[in-house]
Amino acid sequence: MQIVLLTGFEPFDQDPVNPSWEAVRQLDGVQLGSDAQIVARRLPCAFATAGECLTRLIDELRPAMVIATGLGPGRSDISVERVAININDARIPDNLGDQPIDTAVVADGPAAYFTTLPIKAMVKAVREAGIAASVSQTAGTFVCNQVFYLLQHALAGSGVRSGFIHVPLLPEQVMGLQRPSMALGAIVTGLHAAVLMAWQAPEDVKDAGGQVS
Ligand code: PCA
Repeated sequence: MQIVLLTGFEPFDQDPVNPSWEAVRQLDGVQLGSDAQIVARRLPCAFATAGECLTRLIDELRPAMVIATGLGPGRSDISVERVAININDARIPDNLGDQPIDTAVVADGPAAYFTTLPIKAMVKAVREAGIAASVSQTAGTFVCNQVFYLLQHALAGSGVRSGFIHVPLLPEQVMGLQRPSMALGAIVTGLHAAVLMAWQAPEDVKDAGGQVS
């Protein structure tokens, strides 16, 4: 049985919950066809420890695919990330109080890594499950982007596909605010469809997923 590692983050920025972890924990142990199983784990929201925690999990579990997820406050759908960039620029301190500004994720690393997941096929699968989804062209410059970059860096050339998905806030986190949200059940359904397609699709489909700025 092969392992598909799915990670979510602990809460940050005064929010009591992080929907990324609340969703992926519900998928822990779920079978993907007959040959693979999801293993869900939680990452700390800290520049100093998140990447290390993820690489330790990869060493320990030897997954055949890795998909990290995080909360994107302001996202209105399941956002499948295309690219991780080699920059940390934190608008707020992380959970250890660190706030790096314009530092490299990996000194002398490439400017960016593309995901190795079939992102268009994943977006299509999530939409077919009745959940809103899109390709996202930036994972931001906070801990999620850092983890995404370190993940792609660690697995570059290994043949193990990997990438990142941002999810929206939960309805209870936006009460009284004019902000988008998605019910936890919908996030779980959407992530499940995305992960299943990522695992099963031999290659990506050629759908438009771009954006005019
Ligand atoms: N979202 C943050 C970090 C942790 C999380 O869930 C981000 O988008 O960087």
